Amino acid sequence: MPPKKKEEPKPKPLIGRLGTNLKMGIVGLPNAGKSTFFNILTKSSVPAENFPFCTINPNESRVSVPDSRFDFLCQHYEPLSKQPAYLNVVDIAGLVKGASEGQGLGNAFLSHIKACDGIFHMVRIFDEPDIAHVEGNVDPIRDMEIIHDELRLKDLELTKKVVEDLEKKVVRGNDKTLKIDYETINKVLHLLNEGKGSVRFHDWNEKEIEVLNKHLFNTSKPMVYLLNMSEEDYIKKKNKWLGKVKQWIDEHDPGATVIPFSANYEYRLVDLPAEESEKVIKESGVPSALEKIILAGYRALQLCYFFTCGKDEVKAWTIQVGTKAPHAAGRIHTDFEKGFIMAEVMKYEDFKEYGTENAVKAEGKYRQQGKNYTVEDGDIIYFKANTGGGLNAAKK
Ligand SMILES: Nc1nc2c(ncn2[C@@H]2O[C@H](COP(=O)(O)OP(=O)(O)OP(=O)(O)O)[C@@H](O)[C@H]2O)c(=O)[nH]1
Ligand SMILES: [Mg+2]
Repeated sequence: MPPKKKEEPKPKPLIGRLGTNLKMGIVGLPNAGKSTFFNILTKSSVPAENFPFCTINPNESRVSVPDSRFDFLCQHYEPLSKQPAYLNVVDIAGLVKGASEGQGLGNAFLSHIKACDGIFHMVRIFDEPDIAHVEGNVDPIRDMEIIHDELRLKDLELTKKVVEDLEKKVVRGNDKTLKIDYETINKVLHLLNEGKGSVRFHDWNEKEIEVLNKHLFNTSKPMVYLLNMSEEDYIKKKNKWLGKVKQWIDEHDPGATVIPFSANYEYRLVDLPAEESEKVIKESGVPSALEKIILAGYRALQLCYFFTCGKDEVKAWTIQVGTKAPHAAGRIHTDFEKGFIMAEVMKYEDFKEYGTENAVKAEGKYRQQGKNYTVEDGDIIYFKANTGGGLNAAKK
């Protein structure tokens, strides 16, 4: 079958911090299961070699991104070193109503969210009389509204300050260079004042996104909703809140990823040796949701990766979706970006189908790409660069 010629869509600029060292923060009301979930991640080391976990500080960790393509490449090359992609995750203390005005940990807590690029929103839908609920009873709709409101109110406070400052400079000081800033932030103010507005719901143009990225609003961060059920409900795939919660999210955060899971069930699995957890999964008939959650977090941050493969190392290099080849080469070494000559690219699917690099070449599917090539998730790349001392090739 001839390969389909893909039309390259013009990538939309990303809202948020640029870079590849992005983080997901776990946010939710107290006793929603945030730390339980975080501890599951820190403990998950199965299978050990491919899913290492490393603690950066007590409430921040990185967990490897599960990928059967990576596992296949490692089996094929048998490299000395295996480096999967990682997702950084931060455990954040529970948020309570009024946090934006200083309740609970208040502002300190909100500054922790500010330092994250995406949010795992932990929603408690398990009913457990022994586990207190700050609001008195389990009501996930109310809880999600509290979280959305607090994030929005904090953004509103910031926006008002920025508008005031810009007003001085643009209106009174007649500074034309900040006109676009002034207009954009006024739009943000209008959106947030609407009550249900979030920065990420608006369709911003490139210039506006540049302005937004100077401020990193809480409500511009993508959210992945984790619905924490009791183990019993999760296994039965039944919970009285599920339908209502999904409907609320569809209305208030359309397109967001929603993953029902059970922190208790995952906790039990992660504590068991591999064969025993497999046995539990077989008996209950319900798989772990952990891989799905990690992948959803990684995707929400608009990250992807390309592979470099060789006998020394198989490595997944994290890049932002839409990254051009020279910049991707710069992930390996800045000199590779400066002296970029070309990227030799194999698609993972071709490599899997034909078995060796030479076979892929013989099929005419080993492609030389120039500086305008947008790297795609799963590309196997061999960069060629002129690094001053002559032609140099990256990673083989
Ligand atoms: N029954 C049940 N209990 C859970 C579940 N997840 C967490 N818990 C319990 O709820 C309590 C609070 O869980 P944590 O994970 O510490 O909650 P948290 O969201 O980190 O709370 P804060 O840090 O106070 O904001 C613990 O006693 C957990 O064992 C669950 O899925 N089912
Ligand atoms: Mg906690």
